[in-house]
Parts: sequence; structure tokens; C-alpha cells
Amino acid sequence: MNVYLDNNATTIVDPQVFAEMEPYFVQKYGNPNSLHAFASDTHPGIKAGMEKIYVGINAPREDSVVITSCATESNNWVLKSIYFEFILTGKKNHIMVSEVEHPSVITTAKFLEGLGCKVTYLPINHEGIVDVQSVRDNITDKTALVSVMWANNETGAIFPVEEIGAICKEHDVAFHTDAVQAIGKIPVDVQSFNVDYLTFSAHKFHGPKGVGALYIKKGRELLPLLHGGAQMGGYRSGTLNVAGIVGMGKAMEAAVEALEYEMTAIRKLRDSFEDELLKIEDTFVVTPREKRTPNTILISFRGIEGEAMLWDLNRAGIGASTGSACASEDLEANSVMDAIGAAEDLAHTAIRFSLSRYTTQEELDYALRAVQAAVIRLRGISSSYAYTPKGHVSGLAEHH
Ligand code: 7TS
Repeated sequence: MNVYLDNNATTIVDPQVFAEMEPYFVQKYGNPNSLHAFASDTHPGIKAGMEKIYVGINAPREDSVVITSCATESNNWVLKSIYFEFILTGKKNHIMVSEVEHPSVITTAKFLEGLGCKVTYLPINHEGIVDVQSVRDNITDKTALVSVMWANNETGAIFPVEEIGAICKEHDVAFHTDAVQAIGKIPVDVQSFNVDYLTFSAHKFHGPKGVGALYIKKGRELLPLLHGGAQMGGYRSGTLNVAGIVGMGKAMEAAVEALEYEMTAIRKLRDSFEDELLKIEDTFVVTPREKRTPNTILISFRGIEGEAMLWDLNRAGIGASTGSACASEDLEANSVMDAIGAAEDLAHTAIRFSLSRYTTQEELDYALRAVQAAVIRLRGISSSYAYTPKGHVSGLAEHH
């Protein structure tokens, strides 16, 4: 049996999404900017796709949604544009990001730091949630941007973006949120609180890879990302990814439709799977369930290297993760485990299981048996497990 439990890395394309995209490859292939029927044939699809995206995040029509190639691109754009417009010109000197942002934010912030921008890395608390007080404490009239993700990709922790947005508004500071892990899992509405920029990516909600977006509130216009033929309102030149826009629109519509199912049925599957995993001795979960997206579990198995567990699971046909796939080439400790100050031996033991609306009870039953078998095998050959004291672990609730 093959079981895919790495949906925070990417998701299967919904067959309905694929079906809607298909005509835009070999039938309606015109360049939308040309002046003939091959071009205008693509316009209804683009219009409908964009409409579904606006509706999905409840964006007012006066605001912009710019289609990019991925969330990484959207995140880079926000930070670098703010740097060019406000930091390089000396109007402001400071940005804030949480210390557990995706690398597309963290490494961009570090790059800007190298260029002279002051950066505050906002800490997370023992539950893996970003500390609102640190936003209040560090915001100044020289702060140009605060960037805090809506939900964390590793733990699923939902961050207090509403409160952070309110603090930013109070100080007239631009607020960006990376909502990649929120869309399709919890309600995302850009009008429900103060948000100036919002990043998302189609492949995380059963759309195609290579299509991301950035929502930009009116009055918070950015500098163009790509100069050229002035597509996407001049923000991002380059021939439109027509099929991608159509696909992202359909995926957004389907994600909103399935939201209730995700928040009830998938949550239930996740919770009972987690209950069973926590029955295994010496297992730890950081963020309380009710503060997480409904599909995610980050769990540590004391005495077992995450990579070893992945190896055993992969042999059993199960795809999981030790954290983010983007970071998996260097065998560093999980960044969230690091940030909450977990003991070194536990930081390397975290495994992420992320479900989707396609996940079934049968798959989870199979996965549970595979995890149980892997735990017995790997602890049996572990040189350290038997000697590890079972005492208190900083920041982690212990389960026996
Ligand atoms: N932001 C967040 C919060 C993410 O989780 C990811 C991908 C990205 C940005 C980048 O998205 P992309 O569209 O540029 O690919 N996160 C992960 C992950 O957790 N495991 O693999 C990829």
C-alpha cells in the first residue's frame, strides 16, 4: 500500500483541476496579449480563474492579486520590494519576521540584513506559537514591514495574525502573512483583519506546481517584480501562465468547498491517528491540537533519528517528512524544535505527518502499523535510547 502523508510539502492535483487546465495546452494556447481569436479564446478562462481566486480569499476588487510562479517568489518579492522602497532610500531601517518562517522569508531577511537592513527575528513560545508581545516590544517608527506566517508548515501552529495585523495597523507598518499552509485548512479572508500582503501557492491545495500568488492591498503597492511587457498590471511582466491561473482558480474553489470537510472529518482522522501515535512510549508533540491546522502532526520519537524513521516508512510505501522538504538535504535539526529549545537529542527525532482531504482511515491504520514496527526496530538497534533519561524535556509535553 502506498500512503502519502506529506501534504504540507505538496498535494495531489485534484482531477477536476487537471480537467479544467487541459484545454489550455493544445487547444487554447494563444498568448492572451495577442490581437486575435487564439488570444481572446483564453480570456474567459483567465477571468474566471482570477475571479475564483479573489472570491476564495475574499479580496476586494480594488486590491491586486498577482500570479507568480510560487510562494517563494511572492515572499522574496515582498521583502525585497520593501527593502528597495523604504530601507535603501533611508526612510526606514527595520523589518521583523518570525524565527520559524519558511526559508523563502528567513534567507531573504538574512540577505537583506547583509545589505544593512535591521532584522528582528520574533521568537516562538513553548507551544511553537509566535509571541505577540515581541511584536509590540520591537516595532518602531522605523519598521517598514512585519512578516509572520498564518500557519507554520512544520507543526501546523496557527499564528496570531489578527493581533499582529492590528499592532501593525496601529503603527502604520505594512503587514505580510505567508498563508501557504492556511488555505484550504482554515478560513482565510483578507478582509477579516488587517493584512496588506498575503502569499499562497496552488500546489499546497491540490492545484498545479509552479503557480503562486501575492495579494496586495490597495494603498500598499509594491515595486514591479519583473520589468517588461507590463502583464499583471505591470507588477510581474511575462506571458501569463494561463493553464496555471485556470488551475489555481479551480483548486481555490474546490478548497473552499472542502474546507468544512477538512476542519471536521480530516481533523477527526488526524486526531485519532495522533492519539494512537501518542500511545507509543516516549513520544512528544509540541503544539496543542486546537492551536493547529486540522491536517498536521509533528511528533518526536525519543531515541529515533527522523531520517531513520523516514527510511523505514518509505520502505513500507509511506511518504512523510522530517520537516520541510526544502531543508531536507542538510541533516539539520528541525527548525521549530530548535526554536523552542528542545534538547538536541529530540530535535533530530521529529516526524511530520500531514494529511489531505484524500487521506483515508484505512491509510492511517496501515501507517500506524508501519510506525509501530519502525519504532520497535529502530529503538532495538539504538545505542542511545536505553540510556536516555525519561525526565522533563524543555518545552515539550511528555506522553507515556
Ligand atoms: N511558505 C510556506 C509556509 C511553505 O510551507 C512553503 C513550502 C513555501 C512557502 C514555499 O512554497 P513554494 O510554492 O515556493 O514551493 N513548504 C514546504 C514544506 O513544508 N515541505 O516542503 C515544502
